[in-house]
Amino acid sequence: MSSKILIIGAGGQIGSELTFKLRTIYGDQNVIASDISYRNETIVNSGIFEIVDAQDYASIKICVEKYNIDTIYLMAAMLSATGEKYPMKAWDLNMSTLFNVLNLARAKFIKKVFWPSSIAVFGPTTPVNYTPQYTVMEPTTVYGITKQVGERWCEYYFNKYDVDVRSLRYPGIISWKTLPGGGTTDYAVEIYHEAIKNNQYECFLKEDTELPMMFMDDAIKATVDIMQAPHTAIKIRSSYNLSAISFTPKAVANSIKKHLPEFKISYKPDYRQEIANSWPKNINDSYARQDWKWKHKFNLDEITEEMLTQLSKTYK
Ligand code: AKB
Repeated sequence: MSSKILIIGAGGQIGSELTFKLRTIYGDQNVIASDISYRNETIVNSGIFEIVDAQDYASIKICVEKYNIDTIYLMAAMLSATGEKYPMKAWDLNMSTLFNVLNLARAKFIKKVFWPSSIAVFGPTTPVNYTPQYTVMEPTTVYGITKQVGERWCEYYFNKYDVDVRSLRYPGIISWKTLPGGGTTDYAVEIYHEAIKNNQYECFLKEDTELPMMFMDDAIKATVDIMQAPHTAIKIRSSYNLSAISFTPKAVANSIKKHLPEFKISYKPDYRQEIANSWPKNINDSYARQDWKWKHKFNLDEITEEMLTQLSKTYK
């Protein structure tokens, strides 16, 4: 199972943890981290690191040729909340990076691509409960539009050009190593940081806003599993629904209170509430469970325990 991997957007929330995990599986020399800047010092200093501008085809190609890369994980994107502030930038960034990587695969410079999609592909007309794999998809955010269109292009490149591209519709991802940036589900990470630092949190979503979520370890496991699955097991080449748990801000606060009884939460919904309202509450991921045996591990209380334990060391 030898592989020479390039991670684009390795400085980000998921990219950074994916880099560490893939290095333990494939070896430090075989996993090249890259980003547009030196923003994440831990990643920059953790092993081979290159500056790559994923909006520039040549910049990726130079790196691919330098290290004989066969697999790219494209983790760079502008997320839902920031995307609403900079619609054209979000469109340009999210689409140009995807086309550059798909075209490198089409031209046979690389063999395999991972590209994350999101629950943001769904919209207000989608059934909110147990959202099926195949359903109405009318996203109302620019981010969601780029992910939905991106899915169509992934499937197209698979069908027309035999590009081995694999994708997951990530829910909100909760982790303690690297902060997320610009997402609607970011509250579910911020809340733990603020609980440890200040014992209180002002949430930008209403207390009863239920959204699909997942602990980072589960998200990384899903990503590794889908990429390691046999070619024939991957029957969906747009993107797989992926699910673990769903909860509301109030439920996270109650889970935190089991460890920090004095913890206080208040609610001041902003423009992100409308984005959250357009997304499903929970997801039916039976195709992932069936096709490549996906199974999540962490529930809310386990996530809370891990987040509070790790962050109390960070802020000591
Ligand atoms: C966001 O909130 O924009 C992301 C996502 C659900 O894709 N975390």
